[in-house]
Formats: sequence, C-alpha cells, structure tokens
Amino acid sequence: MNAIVATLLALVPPGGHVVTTTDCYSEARAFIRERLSKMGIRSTFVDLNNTEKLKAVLDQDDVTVFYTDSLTNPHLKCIDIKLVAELCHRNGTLMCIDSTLASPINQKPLTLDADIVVHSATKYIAGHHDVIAGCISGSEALIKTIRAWHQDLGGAISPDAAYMIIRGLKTMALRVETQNRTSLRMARLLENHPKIEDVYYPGLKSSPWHHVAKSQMTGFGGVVSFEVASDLHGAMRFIDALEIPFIATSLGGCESLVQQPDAVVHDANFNLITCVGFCFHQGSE
Ligand SMILES: *Cc1c(COP(=O)(O)O)cnc(C)c1O
Ligand SMILES: *[C@@H]1O[C@H](CO)[C@@H](O)[C@H](O)[C@H]1NC(C)=O
Ligand SMILES: *[C@@H]1O[C@H](CO)[C@@H](O)[C@H](O)[C@H]1NC(C)=O
Ligand SMILES: CC(=O)N[C@H]1CO[C@H](CO)[C@@H](O)[C@@H]1O
Repeated sequence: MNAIVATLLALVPPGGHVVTTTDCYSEARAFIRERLSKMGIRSTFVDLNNTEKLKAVLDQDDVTVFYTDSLTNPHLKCIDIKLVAELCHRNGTLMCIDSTLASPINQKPLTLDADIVVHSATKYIAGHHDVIAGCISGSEALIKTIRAWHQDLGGAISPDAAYMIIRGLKTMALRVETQNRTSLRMARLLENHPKIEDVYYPGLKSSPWHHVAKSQMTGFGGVVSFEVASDLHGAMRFIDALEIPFIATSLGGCESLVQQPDAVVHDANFNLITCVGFCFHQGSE
C-alpha cells in the first residue's frame, strides 16, 4: 500500500484526475475514492469490461494517471496493457499497473509500454507469507519523483524484511511455475464440477479474458476464484470442510490459502471463494 500511495501522491497534482477500474484492489480503490478526493483529486471508476467507456474517459485529455490491477483482485480480469497504454499516451496520461496477481515471472508490463509497475512483494516475490513489502519499477525520472514521497511517508523497508525478500526471490521462478501448473489443474477440475457455478481463471479457455491474458502473460498465476452453487452459509460450510488450505488472506506463498472475500465485504457475491497457492499438493486432488 505504501508503494501505491507514494506513487499516486507523487504523480497526481491537486486538481488531477485518476482513472481506475471497478474490480481493483479494494484498499487502493478506497484510497483513491476517499483520500485523494480530499486533496481535490478527481477519480473515475470504469468497468474493465467496458472498453468504449474507458476509451471515452481517456480521450478527455485531463487524466493524470490510469491505475489498475491486471490481473484484478479478486475476479482475475485483465486489461490489454499495450492497447490501453497507447490510449493513455496519446493524451499524456501515465499508466500504472499493479501486476501483483500476475507475478513478475508471468507478466512484464514495462515491456508492454506501462509507465509504472507496482508489486506487493508480500506475495510472489517474497513468497513465504512472512514479510510485508512493496516495490515499484519504471523510468529513472518517475522513480526519482516517487522516491522523495516514499521517504516522506516513512515506508522504508527494514533490513530484516529486505533480507527475507532477497532470499525468497531465489525460488520465485520455481514457485510461480509450479503454481501456474497446479492452479490451472485446479481451475479445470472446479470448472467441471456440478456444484461449482462459476470459475474465474484467465488460463481457462472458457474465460472471457483468456485471449488477452494469453497474449501478454506466460502463465496465469496461483489464484483461482470460484462460486459454489449455494449461498453464504453453503460457501462457509464448503470452506470449513477443506482439509489442505488455511483460511487466510494473502497469496503467492508456499501454503495453499482460501478466503471468502464477501463474508467480510458486503457488496457482491456471497458465495465467491478465492483460493490461492496449490503449491505443494499435486497428488492430492
Ligand atoms: C495484497 C495486494 C496489495 C497490498 O499489498 P500489501 O503488501 O499487503 O500492502 C496490493 N495490490 C494487490 C493486487 C494485492 O493483491
Ligand atoms: C486525445 O488524443 C486523441 C488522439 O491523438 C485525439 O483524437 C483526441 O482529440 C485527444 N483528446 C483531447 C481532448 O485532446
Ligand atoms: C462483458 O460483460 C458482458 C455482460 O455482462 C458479457 O457478456 C461479456 O462476456 C463480458 N466481456 C468480458 C470480456 O468479460
Ligand atoms: C513463466 C512460467 O513459469 N510460465 C509457466 C506457467 O505455467 C504454464 C502451465 O500452466 C507453463 O506452461 C508456463 O511455462
């Protein structure tokens, strides 16, 4: 969050305009809507599905930053990064992608013309659910601007956390490759199960996002979201009956985790379940 906040504060002046998407990390959305607005910064939320609206908004020529997750948390939608970067750049808008759910192994937005890439290093980069950190990448000029704000905000990483990340990075490629594979298997298994209503995973051919995801990602990551054919309590029973995943909120580590986002956030599908990891349980379907 510190990486996200420092980036937005550094790049968007008072009177600026941030465009973001409706299915985006909820804390980042809340920061844009509730805090940036107090500084006279306007925000517009566009459904990623609505390319026409996105195009119209970006064509207004007053957008400072376009900010979104790709893949999004929790519905795993994605954006055509190269296409939208072009729309941004022709009107002087900076494109910032939170690429956390893709991981740096599966997606490299800077090579697709994004200006700034944010990762929660808490997830795939550190990879062991034992550290909280974030990182940003981009041109030297942009990073220099953001760095000044980062220091003011006091978000300096501790040496201990930095060490854990350096250590975790050494196995990131191996972890992500395994998670790509086991998650795709899990998504297919769920897709064919009669008691599962919907599965959201861009690696599935049936996903409306498959085509775009495939064109810009080498793998689809370790998070699978799905809806059980039941209600809130049915989904709770489902989760409580699971033997392998821990009930916890994070992703990208070595344990399989499961969460029910809407058991705590009351604005969408109560039967939505997000499952992450599937790392070391390949034989145990
Ligand atoms: C977890 C997450 C964050 C926030 O990361 P922290 O390291 O917990 O601050 C931001 N964006 C996305 C997409 C995330 O999944
Ligand atoms: C944004 O850029 C496009 C392409 O250059 C141009 O057609 C459009 O008029 C621009 N919008 C504004 C408001 O200048
Ligand atoms: C967009 O939404 C419509 C209606 O909800 C749906 O039919 C379509 O498949 C969606 N497209 C994508 C890319 O998700
Ligand atoms: C970069 C990477 O590891 N990609 C892998 C992701 O998973 C798929 C299988 O689902 C592999 O084919 C990719 O090589």
